[in-house]
Amino acid sequence: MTVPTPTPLAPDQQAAVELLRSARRFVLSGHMRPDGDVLGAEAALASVLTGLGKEVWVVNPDQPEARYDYLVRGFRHRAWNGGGELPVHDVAVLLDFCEPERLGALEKPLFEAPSKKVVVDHHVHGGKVFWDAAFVDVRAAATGLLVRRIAQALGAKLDRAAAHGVFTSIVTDTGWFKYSNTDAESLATAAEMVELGVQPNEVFDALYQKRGREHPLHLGKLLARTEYLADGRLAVVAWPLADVVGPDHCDTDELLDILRSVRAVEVVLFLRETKHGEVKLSSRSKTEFDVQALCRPFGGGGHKKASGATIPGALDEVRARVVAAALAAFGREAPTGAARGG
Ligand SMILES: [Mn+2]
Repeated sequence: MTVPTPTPLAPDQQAAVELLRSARRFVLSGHMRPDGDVLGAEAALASVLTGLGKEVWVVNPDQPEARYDYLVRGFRHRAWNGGGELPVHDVAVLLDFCEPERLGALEKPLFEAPSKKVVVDHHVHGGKVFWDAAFVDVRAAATGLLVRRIAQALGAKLDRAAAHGVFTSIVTDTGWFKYSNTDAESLATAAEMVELGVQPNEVFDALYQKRGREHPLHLGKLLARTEYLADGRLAVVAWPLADVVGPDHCDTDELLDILRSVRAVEVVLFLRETKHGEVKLSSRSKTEFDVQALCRPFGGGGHKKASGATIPGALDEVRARVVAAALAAFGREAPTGAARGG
């Protein structure tokens, strides 16, 4: 089977590959609250680099959720708790983000370290260039796919652990091939990972079939907070700090998927108070509505159909500002008339 991948590499991508080839000691990091794409890309790249005889540490700003244990046990991992020192390293590889603030408390020590910085990512970059080399493709469905392309450029074979990483990246970022980013590369690469030993149902069971009994009750509570605005085209859930329970009880994607499944809904906004004076916004679109453009003025970003931002302010006040911006964006859109269902 041939996986369709864009060739040849862009000069910046080639420079990233050469840094990975020549350096010896690595730290791999992902964004706060590492998800399946972060941990999958880390698992795959850690395995590839270790296989090439290099020293690899994975250091993330937060402890991964327990459901990702099948990936995390495959590499040396530390969650950055603000203490101690980072492992000595020549190159830091930043996976699945391109805004340094998304490292949280890890940003300062990582950027104080005298290492080269390599970004491997598929998000749209809005800020200034801070890296020494970047392997970026905003059309790639997942960062794990970019790691597979890097392995190919390095002439490295993927082992079973790497295959689980790449597969997890693909299925979590494409919503198991439901989202509009699903393409020939993601499907063909997933098949390739199955040939390398991945059992899709085992990955699915690990990720979604081992939750606590509180999970559906909690999801029900969140869904009960849904408000429909703009003739039902906009669905909003605002979640105050008082109702926040452990992170394992919330799967943001699941909540967003359920609301997006409503026929009239085009855009979903999920606002979660993470601490006093700070709100995390997750947004999804299933039409041409560009949620990345919505999140950008709030200091966030991502993709056209999936974006987020961390916004300072009280929940009610942030909710009002974000909803006003969304309603204004709907108002600027050309009417689509009969094309829209009820
Ligand atoms: Mn991603």
